[in-house]
Amino acid sequence: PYPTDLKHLTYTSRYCCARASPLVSQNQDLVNKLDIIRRCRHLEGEERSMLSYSRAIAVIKAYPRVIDLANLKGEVAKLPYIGDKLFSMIEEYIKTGEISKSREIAETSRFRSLSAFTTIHGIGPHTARQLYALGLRTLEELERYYEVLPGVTDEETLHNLDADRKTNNDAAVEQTIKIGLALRHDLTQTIPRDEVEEIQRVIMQHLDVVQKGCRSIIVGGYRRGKPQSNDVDIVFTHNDWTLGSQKVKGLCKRLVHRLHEQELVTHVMHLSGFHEHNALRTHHWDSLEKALTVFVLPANSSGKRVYRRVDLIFAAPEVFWTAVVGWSGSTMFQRDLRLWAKQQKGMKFDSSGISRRHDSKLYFPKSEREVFEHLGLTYVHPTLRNA
Ligand code: TTP
Ligand code: MN
Ligand code: MN
Ligand code: MN
Repeated sequence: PYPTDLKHLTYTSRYCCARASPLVSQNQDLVNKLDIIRRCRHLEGEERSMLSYSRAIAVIKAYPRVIDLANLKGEVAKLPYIGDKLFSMIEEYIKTGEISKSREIAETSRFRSLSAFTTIHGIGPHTARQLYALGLRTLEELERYYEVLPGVTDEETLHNLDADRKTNNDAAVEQTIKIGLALRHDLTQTIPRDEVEEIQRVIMQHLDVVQKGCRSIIVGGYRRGKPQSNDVDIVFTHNDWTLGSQKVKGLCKRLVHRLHEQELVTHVMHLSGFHEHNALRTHHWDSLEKALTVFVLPANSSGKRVYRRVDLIFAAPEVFWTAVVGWSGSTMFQRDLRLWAKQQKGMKFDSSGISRRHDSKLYFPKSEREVFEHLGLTYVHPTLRNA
């Protein structure tokens, strides 16, 4: 069910946020092969190279035709971020159906191990490389290293919700990794759309007890149309435009407490105001509070409960739609929204607000379309933000 106003979007733009990027590209197999190289650069900490691949891949995702030798040498070669190196790899792909560099990477033990390690929440590329350097190769070896018993969720691993934990604290990160390892057989299973919706419904029932008059939108990959999600991301606000800001304050923590009491939230990996990353913290509405949790629905008829990662984000009404746009992603779409705002409009965009750079004037969009209007962009439907 894609919208029809595609003609206003241009696949030749340098910015992801001005292109239509469907979930499945016309050149999806090529995209998948290039993505192996991109992930390798990321795992090796080569962020600049990774970003180059991310940009080139995003351009290919939005190209509306199957790439062949004729259009490769024609308009594809002229697309932004498609340089000589990318051109050669695409040419090799068209001629052989393969990209040798990509196949070589996929076959290495290092790529396989680092990929597996980073599926665990809390293990980033840096930690993954350190573990690999210690001689560890498999997730089973990681379990032994971290002394985690598979499938056991020890009470001790539950975080104390009241503890004012510091982010990036070593002990907290190790705790997160242990939870991720113990629950990995559940957490690596993807979540179908109807379960995502059920999780939202259950959470809203409890939120209504804690604070009446709230609303929420499921964001992340679900909103971009993914049939299966890796986690659930929900943005909440209060319906009252003038008083909602006060009503949302502290609500994240109160809701998480209730969900924990109800044994729906079993672990909290991160709980915070958004201020630590927020340059606009002097304003009252900067309270983008969030909780990264492990959540489990009540047992169904077969008695099976699968642990899921659920991210809860709270925004004051004035920044609800900027939060929805920011958290709907994709990561590259969001990145280019920020870049577009800065380079083309003299504005600052992030999930917690839109402002004008020269006088810090704040914008409070009343709809998602208004977010795009304030930034001088054509509206892009969420299902076309898969850059
Ligand atoms: P994620 O939940 O990490 O990703 P996703 O929902 O797009 O896909 P899935 O969960 O199915 O794997 O992040 C949610 C959104 O938050 C993401 O779409 C964009 C935004 N985001 C960023 O902009 N930068 C980031 O580094 C992360 C982690 C998220
Ligand atoms: Mn943080
Ligand atoms: Mn997600
Ligand atoms: Mn998420």
